[in-house]
Amino acid sequence: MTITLYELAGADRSLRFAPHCWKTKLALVHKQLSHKTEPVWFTEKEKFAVSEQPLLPVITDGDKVVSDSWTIAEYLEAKYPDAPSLFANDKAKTKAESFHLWVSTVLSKHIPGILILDLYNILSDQDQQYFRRTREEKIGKTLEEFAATPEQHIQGLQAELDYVRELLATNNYLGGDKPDYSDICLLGTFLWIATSGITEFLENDDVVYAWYQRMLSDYSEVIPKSVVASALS
Ligand SMILES: N[C@@H](CCC(=O)N[C@@H](CS)C(=O)NCC(=O)O)C(=O)O
Repeated sequence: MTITLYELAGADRSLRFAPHCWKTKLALVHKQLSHKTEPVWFTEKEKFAVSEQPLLPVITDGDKVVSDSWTIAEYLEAKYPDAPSLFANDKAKTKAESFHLWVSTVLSKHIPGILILDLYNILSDQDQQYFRRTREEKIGKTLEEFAATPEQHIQGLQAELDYVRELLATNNYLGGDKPDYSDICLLGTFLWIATSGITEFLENDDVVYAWYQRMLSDYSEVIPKSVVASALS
């Protein structure tokens, strides 16, 4: 049975940018599960109404419908135990869950200020209206005002990444000698930045950059060629 992944897309439907959707796609690739993807605009929630909630990613696997990237990772691991594992053991799973939370809250809070206008510019006309309205309501400023100081947010991101630098000091991957779901969470978040068109957010001599290059190469089958070209050159 082929799994279908519903994921957010830009005006060009081949452009996929959403971090949580990337996590699910990378998890499917990691587990070598055959799947197809269904591009969805922000304003096309009827396409995944079957999930009875408004956010992506959503997967369908036969009759089963699962939403929320962490819940999907747990589902895939339980349903396909013989496929390559996202969590080597219970300890790695606990670590990945707390890392997933750290990435989604602490690290990710710096990212909208870096990319919000670039992201806005790749959306369809109807999504641009939705995105501007919902995000301006949330941040209490215009997108342009919010995007006025990207350097400050890049500095915030860089400072936060010290935690990852520590974790990578003795291992090639957060998962140890091979990637696991912790690595997938961080790569999904970096792909949010890179697919929004921002290529230079890491220094070349950074241990995190070396890790990013390894991950792009490991998951190259789903990474957009433009991202690979700018990061691996
Ligand atoms: N906790 C959820 C968060 C999902 C989420 O925030 N998805 C965003 C895209 S990355 C979304 O669907 N946004 C739709 C909207 O804002 O209308 C997860 O990890 O999957």
